[in-house]
Amino acid sequence: MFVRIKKDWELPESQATPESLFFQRRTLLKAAGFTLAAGLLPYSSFGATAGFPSNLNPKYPVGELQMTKEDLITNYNNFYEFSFDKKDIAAQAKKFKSEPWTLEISGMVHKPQTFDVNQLVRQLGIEQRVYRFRCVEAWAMVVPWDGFPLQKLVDLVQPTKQAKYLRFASFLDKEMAPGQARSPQYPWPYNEGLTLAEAAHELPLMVTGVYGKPLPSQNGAPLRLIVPWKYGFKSIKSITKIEFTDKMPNTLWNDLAPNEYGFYANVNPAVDHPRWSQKRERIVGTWFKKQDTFKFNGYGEQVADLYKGLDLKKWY
Ligand SMILES: Nc1nc2c(c(=O)[nH]1)N[C@H]1C(S)=C(S)[C@@H](COP(=O)(O)O)O[C@H]1N2
Ligand SMILES: [Mo]
Repeated sequence: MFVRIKKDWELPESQATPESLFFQRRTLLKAAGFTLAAGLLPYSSFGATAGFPSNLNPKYPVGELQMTKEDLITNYNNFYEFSFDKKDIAAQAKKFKSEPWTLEISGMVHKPQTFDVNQLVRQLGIEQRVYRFRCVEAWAMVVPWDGFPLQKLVDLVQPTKQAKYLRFASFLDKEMAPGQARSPQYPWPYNEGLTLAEAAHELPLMVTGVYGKPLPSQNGAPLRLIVPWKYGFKSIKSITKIEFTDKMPNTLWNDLAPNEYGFYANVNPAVDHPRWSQKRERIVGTWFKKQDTFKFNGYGEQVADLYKGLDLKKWY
């Protein structure tokens, strides 16, 4: 039998957050009249019992968002390295080994280095943020992620003046990932990119967990990116390498279908995918209930400035 070794930064099982607690705390927060506050305040300051999310960043709260159930977040996935079938990925990813794991940072940085991921998490700390998530296939979730801001990592490795982009790469292992063997026409490993300005923004999160528990393999263990204002395919899973570069990186989806999946891929209801509309989105976990899609997935106030001068009507 496989015994999972507990990560030393991991929370005791008894402190992981059941969904019900999230809602309880949400009520508590409301009662405290607490919507926006500077800095990270432990929930315990509001009289909540101990445990996650003790590090919920109050700038990204549950608020009025209807959280997607944990069971759906971890069993309705996109992870082509394992399967094309969303509901089969959790099963296919069972033998995936995400421990030990290193993250290599290279290229145009003053401090290139290879981190042990657990060590990195201990060094940078984890906070929790509730983000809306919008897949290019027109479905949406609301997820409580655990992780550290990518911004912190960027600061740590110190980009040089020439650096303009980050190129992220996932893993390559045909034995552990049956999808990589089954689809040799795909340019594995999965890779993605951001501009340095995007990466240095406060929103992108390097995710290590969901609902206060370590990230399951099917969601991109042990470390994945979440960029909440972009289509989900930008949020690359199981990252092994980040290279800082002065050239716009190629991306797996852009290589495969350049007229369908651009580099920027900001959520935009005004620009249809060539094969379907992006105006509305299906709420995962409801019986085909739909809602309007927001520009930048609702994060326009924070990020629109990054795109001054870019024609967002085009499929970027
Ligand atoms: N390495 C890798 N990362 C990936 C993908 C993938 O196939 N491989 N799929 C992307 C897509 S299309 C989406 S919608 C999200 C899904 O994340 P989730 O399964 O945690 O909801 O992961 C993204 N990151
Ligand atoms: Mo997606």
